[in-house]
Formats: sequence, C-alpha cells, structure tokens
Amino acid sequence: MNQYVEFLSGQPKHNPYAIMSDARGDYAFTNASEYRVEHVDINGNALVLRGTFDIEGGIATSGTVTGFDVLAADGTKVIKARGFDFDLKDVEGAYFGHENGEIALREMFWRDSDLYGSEYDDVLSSGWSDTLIKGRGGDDDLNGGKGKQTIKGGKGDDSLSGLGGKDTMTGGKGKDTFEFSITAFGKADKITDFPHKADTIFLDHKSFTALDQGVLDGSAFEIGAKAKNDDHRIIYNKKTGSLYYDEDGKGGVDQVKFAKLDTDLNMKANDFLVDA
Ligand SMILES: [Ca+2]
Ligand SMILES: [Ca+2]
Repeated sequence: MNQYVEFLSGQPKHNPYAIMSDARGDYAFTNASEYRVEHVDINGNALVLRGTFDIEGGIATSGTVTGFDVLAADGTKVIKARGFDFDLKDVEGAYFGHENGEIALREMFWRDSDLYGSEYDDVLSSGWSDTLIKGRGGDDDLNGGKGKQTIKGGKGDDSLSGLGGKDTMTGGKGKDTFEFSITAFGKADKITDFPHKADTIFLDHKSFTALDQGVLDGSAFEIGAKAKNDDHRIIYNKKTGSLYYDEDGKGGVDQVKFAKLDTDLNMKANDFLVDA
C-alpha cells in the first residue's frame, strides 16, 4: 500500500492544518497504549499516532508509526493517514526538534504520500516522489513537487500546478486553472482535459517575462508549429498538442515546450492568463 494522507473534512468546515497545529501543543505525546499515542490540546483537538509502541510508565519509549489521525474538537476526524513506517523517535524529533514542529512533521508525512482531498476546499501539496493528488469535491488548490505527480481536480473550480517533474494533470468538472512557472520548462506537463471557455492556463509572469500581464493578447498567440512573426509568444501545435513559449517570436531563441494538450483543440488567446 502506498502511504497516503486523506482529508475527510476541509474549508469552510474545518482547517485541517490549523487543527493539527493546535493539537501539537508543547508537551510530549500522552495517553499512550500499544497501538496509539495521542496528544490532545486544551480545546480537544487531537493528533493520534497509530502504530506499534513500547510503553513504560504510561509513556511510549519506542515504536513504529504507521499512520495518524487528526480529530477536531467537535469529534470530526479531519485527516486520516496510513501506510508509513517511521521510527517514533524520528517523528517526535521532527515534532519537537524543529522551530516549527507542525511544518516539520507535515513534511515528513506529506512529501512521499498520495493525497486525497475532502468534499470541501483543500490545499494539498506533495511531491518528493511520484505521487497521486486528488482534490475530489470543492475548489481545491493542488500542487506537485519535484517528483512526477498525477493531479486530479475532481468536481469544483480547482487550481493545479505540477511544478517540477513531468506531471499529468486533469481538471475534471468545473472551471479549472492550470498553472505554469519556470520550473515547468524542460519537463512538459500533460493536461488531459482542457475545455475551452471553462478552463484557463495561468502563466507566471516571473517565468514568462516576454508576455504582457493580463489575458494573452491575440497577436501573441499562434496555432501552428512555430512562431511566424516577432509577436508570437505562445504557440499551440494542434497536430501534436504541444504548447510552446517563444520569448522572441520568430527570432533566434528556440521555443520551449512547456505543456502537452490534446490535439485539435479549439484554443484561443483568451484561454491564457498572465500574472505575477
Ligand atoms: Ca476537495
Ligand atoms: Ca475541477
């Protein structure tokens, strides 16, 4: 089984990260038993480590963490995570030995995990290895990392960003946005669904510096194999589906492939939005 983190509730009902952070507290994990070690803050938010532990005097002295749960004070389970194989001491070390223990712990649990969003709005980031990120319902903000991610927005108006690695992104239903920045260059991400009018390709101006900010100007967009004049900056090859950026149009600098779409799409300049 791949290691995974599943969000069971999200915004606006719960903020999973804030609840996990609150549950962190400043004290050692307590209420230890052979299979669970938990910390509950004064409000009742709980972080429960699952695994197999050695208990001495009511305290877990060693063991293996295989998963965790985050429970809100109202009793709702907001995160369920399984499939890990971490030494308890490493988890506690990440938790307490770092200036921001919650972020250190999150990195440990998140970086190589498949992520599943809730039916609400989620913010999910993963990506040291090749992982799956699914937003499910709600308007989700989904971000890959240097690994090769498969990112699926599901229902709702989602924002998808593969970042490094050759990622595959599917917006699903809703008005989805696919984001590209400099890290995408050289490793073209694949977009499996792009309904013109509904979806948008967002180009970070810090990377696509030769584009004016705002909706892409019609004169900067070309359908074909390459730029045909000095103004063409974004080129969609409808025979191959490749999407290129050419910083100087017809001039001597090579175009760079940054995404691959389906072939024969009805792409227009107003499918692209350039901003910081
Ligand atoms: Ca969601
Ligand atoms: Ca969607």
